[in-house]
Amino acid sequence: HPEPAGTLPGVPVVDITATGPGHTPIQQVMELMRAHGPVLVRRLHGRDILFVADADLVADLADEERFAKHIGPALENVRAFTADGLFTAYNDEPNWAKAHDILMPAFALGSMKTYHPVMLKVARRLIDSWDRAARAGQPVNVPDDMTRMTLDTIGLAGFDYDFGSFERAEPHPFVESMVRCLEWAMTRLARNPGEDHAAADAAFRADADYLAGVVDDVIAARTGTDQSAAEDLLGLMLTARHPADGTTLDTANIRNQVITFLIAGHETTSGAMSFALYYLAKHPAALRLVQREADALWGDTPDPEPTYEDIGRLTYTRQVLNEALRLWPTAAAFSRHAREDTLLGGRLPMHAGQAVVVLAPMLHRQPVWGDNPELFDPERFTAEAEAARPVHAFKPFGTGERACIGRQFALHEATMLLAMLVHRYRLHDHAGYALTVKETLTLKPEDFTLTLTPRTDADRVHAPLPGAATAPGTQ
Ligand code: FDE
Repeated sequence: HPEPAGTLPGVPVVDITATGPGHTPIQQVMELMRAHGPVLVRRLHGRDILFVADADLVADLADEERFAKHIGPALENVRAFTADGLFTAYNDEPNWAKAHDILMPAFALGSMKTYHPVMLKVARRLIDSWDRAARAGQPVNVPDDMTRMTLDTIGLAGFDYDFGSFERAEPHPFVESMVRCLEWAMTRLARNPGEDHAAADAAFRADADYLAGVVDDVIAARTGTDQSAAEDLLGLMLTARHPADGTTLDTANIRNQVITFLIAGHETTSGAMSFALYYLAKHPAALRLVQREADALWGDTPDPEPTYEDIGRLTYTRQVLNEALRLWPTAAAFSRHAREDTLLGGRLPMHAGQAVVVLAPMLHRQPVWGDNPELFDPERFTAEAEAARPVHAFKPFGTGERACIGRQFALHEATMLLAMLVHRYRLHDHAGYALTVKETLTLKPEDFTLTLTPRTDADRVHAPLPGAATAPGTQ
């Protein structure tokens, strides 16, 4: 039961009941913070939520001794279709630790070697599709195609299941149902007392049942075959025994995990790549540097074969992704609660169980980021710049033991694809796109389209990378 937090000393209370949170609740809180500062209470129909973006307070919230992940109202709604899957499990639900321990090895950096060939295969599907668009002079819808790519990637890499998204004119029905479920989870937060939402709730149930049905097919396609022990996520879920008690995950939990991974593994990653392409299309100097990095690796080869090791060398490309995730962290908010009565930041009294929402897009615009935080500048993520900044100033993947398990997976996939795309195409902002951020719990640049032309050898950057002259093997 939420409690008025309005007694917190010095914290403004902003009542949004008159307008409601609308369809862009994250951006609404961003605006409130621009007006009232990085710590505020948002009141809706008498229900209070404490939002923070202050870098010192977020650093304090990262203290796992005193704070833990909180399943707030938004994730409670998501729980209606992912139950005790990793993302929405309560900290003390036994299946969280069990699934976490079983699945962690599958997400260690070294495991990306296993997924690399599949990621490359799906990247080529996207490129085939973009080649066709380029030949026809047709624009591509960037977030739609990124979503096709990430869904096929997590489906194939995690479960050996092919969604075949590039063979469909419309998104796979799984995606449409999933997006509606996420929208239901988000808009349910904005309901006014006394309204009737029976129709929306029934539509949601139908979508959630459809998701579960698809996932049961994914699992059925595997069980009983000699593939059941394959070393992908589903293979681990079906066969791996917990090191401590020797049991495997139960069937209901496996279904919840598969839905969780399909959702978590593609919405956020596709948004991150879409924002990165948006910023590259708007910043020719940064685009030139990403191209230079890709050209240094793959030269004039029209169809390069990126190796696993190549991806670790794409440091500037990775900086671009980080900078896009700074400005628009696609999973924009995460919640923490106090484990016991404590003072947040030494000044705000919190009682045991009390929740706080961290708003990452505003944390990423705090003074630790300098005087011009709205400016897209990948130089913020050089090793030196990162070392000079407080560690908790950048939180696109959450914090602590409940932080994103898919981080390396997402970064490997996204870094490789971005580099391949800028190596192959000139990006044209043909529509003079003005950024509109669409919210479906996650963030995406809405209706962002580009036109493409193939790069030629004359377009390639033949200058060596800084320092390359002295590096072995580059001469
Ligand atoms: C998780 C996550 C997080 C946290 C949340 C909270 O705290 O509430 C975040 C913030 C994130 N995540 C983010 C992100 C971004 C991106 C791009 C991503 N993410 C991606 C991905 C992929 C995959 C596969 C994933 N992802 C997954 C995941 C999971 C399972 C989770 C849960 C964990 C635990 O245990 O809890 C996450 N993710 Fe992420």
